[in-house]
Amino acid sequence: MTIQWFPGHMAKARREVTEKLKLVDIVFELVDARIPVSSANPMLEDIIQQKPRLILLNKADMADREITKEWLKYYSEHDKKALAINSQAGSGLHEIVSAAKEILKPKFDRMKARGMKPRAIRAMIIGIPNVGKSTLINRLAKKNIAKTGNMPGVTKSQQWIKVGKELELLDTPGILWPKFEDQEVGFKLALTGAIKDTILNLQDISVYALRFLEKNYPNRLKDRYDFSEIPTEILDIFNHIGEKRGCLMSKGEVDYDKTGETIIRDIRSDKLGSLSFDIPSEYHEKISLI
Ligand SMILES: Nc1nc2c(ncn2[C@@H]2O[C@H](COP(=O)(O)OP(=O)(O)OP(=O)(O)O)[C@@H](O)[C@H]2O)c(=O)[nH]1
Ligand SMILES: [Mg+2]
Repeated sequence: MTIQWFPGHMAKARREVTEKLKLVDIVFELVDARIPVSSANPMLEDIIQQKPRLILLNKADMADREITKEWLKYYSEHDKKALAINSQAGSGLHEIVSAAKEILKPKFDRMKARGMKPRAIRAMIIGIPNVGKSTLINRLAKKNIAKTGNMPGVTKSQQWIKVGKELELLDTPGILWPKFEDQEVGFKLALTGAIKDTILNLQDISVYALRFLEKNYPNRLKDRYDFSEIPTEILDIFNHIGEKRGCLMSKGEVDYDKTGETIIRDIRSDKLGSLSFDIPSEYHEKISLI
């Protein structure tokens, strides 16, 4: 199964991002803390080229805290600057400016040495749909949306948002689509709500979810659905959950679609606690981090 996004969409998004990139010093790449690799756009490196980047693991409140710590360590070992944030509650956001300043210090030092006047850092947010771009912008903006179209070298007028004295943020984020040949990535995007259920088969997603939970979070699965032991057969797992949760058809047989929907809804609404679906140890050297 390969999910193809409309090539026209992809090309347009890429063009728009490329245009906006000319205006900024740094890119804030927003990913979902539960799936920091699966929610990253694989073409981003190629699109932003040498532009400095700060990776923001958003929705950290919904991710497994321990796994997020491992990811932050992983990024730091690979010389990538990353922060875990919760845009909804606003936590972790105050570190964004200092991290951006640190990344851009060489550039700003060079500008100073050339006698240029100090100015605020210009940044833009890039991320896949539903990852929290607007929420982050609104959080950072508070009431500081300022129109500053007359910047040197900027032909098109753009709305900028002042974040303190030291950062200016483009008010429109760059949207890039997730791209996946890998079916597992598709399931993870569906479970975290990044892509619509209708794109993938509901039962396939829930089977993936159950197998994942059984392997990585067996106790959460047991607690949520009252298993003393988790059965080996997937059908038995479905039957048990369907019966427990009353997902039945008129004659009392388990309704597998309803059961699948219930499992997915439970996962998305945090009923099984904070979960992470990209596990650093499973990646090792398999991928070079994007
Ligand atoms: N729990 C939690 N929810 C968040 C966080 N950030 C955003 N959300 C929620 O995620 C959903 C999507 O957020 P948006 O800000 O609309 O995402 P977006 O990237 O702008 O989405 P598009 O405009 O569709 O590309 C909303 O329901 C937000 O409330 C976060 O840090 N934690
Ligand atoms: Mg938005």
